[in-house]
Amino acid sequence: MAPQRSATRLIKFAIFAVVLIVFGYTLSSGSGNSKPTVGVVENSQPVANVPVNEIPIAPKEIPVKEAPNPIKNTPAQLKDTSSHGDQTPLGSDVHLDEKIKACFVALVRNEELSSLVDAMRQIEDRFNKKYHYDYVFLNDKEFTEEFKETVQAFASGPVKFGLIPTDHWSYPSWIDQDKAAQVRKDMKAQNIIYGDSVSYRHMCRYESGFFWRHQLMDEYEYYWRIDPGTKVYCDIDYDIFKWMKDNDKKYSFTISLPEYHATIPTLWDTTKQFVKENPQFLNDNNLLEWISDDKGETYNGCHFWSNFEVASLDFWRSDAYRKYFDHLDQAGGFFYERWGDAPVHSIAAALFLDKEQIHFFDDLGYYHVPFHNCPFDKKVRLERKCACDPNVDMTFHGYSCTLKYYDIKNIPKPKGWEKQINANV
Ligand SMILES: Nc1nc2c(ncn2[C@@H]2O[C@H](COP(=O)(O)OP(=O)(O)OP(=O)(O)O)[C@@H](O)[C@H]2O)c(=O)[nH]1
Ligand SMILES: [Mg+2]
Repeated sequence: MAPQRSATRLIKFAIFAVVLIVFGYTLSSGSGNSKPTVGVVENSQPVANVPVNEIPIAPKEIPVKEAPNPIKNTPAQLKDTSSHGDQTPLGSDVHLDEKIKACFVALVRNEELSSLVDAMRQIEDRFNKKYHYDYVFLNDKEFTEEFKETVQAFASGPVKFGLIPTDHWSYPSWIDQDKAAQVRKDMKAQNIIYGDSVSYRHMCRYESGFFWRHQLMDEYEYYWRIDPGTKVYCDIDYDIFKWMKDNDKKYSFTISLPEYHATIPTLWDTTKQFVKENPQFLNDNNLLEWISDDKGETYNGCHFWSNFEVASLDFWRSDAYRKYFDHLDQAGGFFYERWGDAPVHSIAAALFLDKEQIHFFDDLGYYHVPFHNCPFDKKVRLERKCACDPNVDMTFHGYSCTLKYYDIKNIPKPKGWEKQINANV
């Protein structure tokens, strides 16, 4: 009896083992398809050898792990923290099915590749790895293969490359180029930064009046401008584009400061002339007070630092802005002076938008040489894992215009802000 029973046991064991092996094999071959998403280039060509329709570019919903001690997000719940700028939500789940038409956009040169991917890496780590928003790269020259290949490796969303049409990056017919050359000579003699640069002027004119007209931008509603070499210091755990749209925000910033007057001597008079001729564009609830200390007589130079922008493309596409840009362009100050896109965008936002449509992000953390925005509120810094030093935060510094913005919009300031006024930022 005993040898017969052990033979039966052996057979049962063998059957069980076969079932286990088959089951194990099925499981392991199934998991081979769960490769993470790769970036796609224009025309939806996948980088990997996977048919386009099989690439899960935007899985419907990715549940986000709860932080051990989450700060939940309604503005009302933030009141006790006193430092939330225009009340940005802290933390929220990721709903990719609610994504809006938005992209990152960078006007960039091939030779800036390494500092560009440095900035991209931070944006991916801090934000976009959860959302996979598109990237648009624009250049007045063809991008090299190396450039394209490298940025695609860093992007978690689709990537598009655009060549700037020549008429968007050249002298308009009405510009006297000899006069423009003389101005550059004079500015060089006065040591005005980028005063002698032709390409810088084309860049400023392009960022003012053309990037939003590029064909590749047509499909988008919102954008985030990326400058090479910039940093994002904090986790952004909500969909910033959707938040802007849901809250009817049209323009946002992280750092503000006064412009060098020598680069814009006639910008304000040219603006005043435009407003006089087109009073219908002036918003009733505008932010004029922020850009002028004497009710519009003169410009105080305050501008949003436009190397960071998350904004609505429809604002630039509006009748008001198009006509304003055309008026400025006709006046020639992009070449006869050195008008920057930052004061141009800022003056337009301050005059044509409702001030409630402008937003200061005090919760992202941002750096562009030489200035930092490092959230001054400790609670925000810890919650968002902001890798920065609040002692160099520019927000409340005497040189910044953001303090004035807080006062005009009655935004509560964080405890201890006064010590930043004279800080060594
Ligand atoms: N394709 C292209 N991009 C440019 C050119 N000049 C500037 N840019 C881009 O335009 C943006 C602004 O230029 P920057 O040189 O950073 O100007 P800035 O931020 O005022 O000055 P920095 O303090 O030097 O950074 C950056 O994204 C540059 O890569 C150009 O001639 N061609
Ligand atoms: Mg820059």
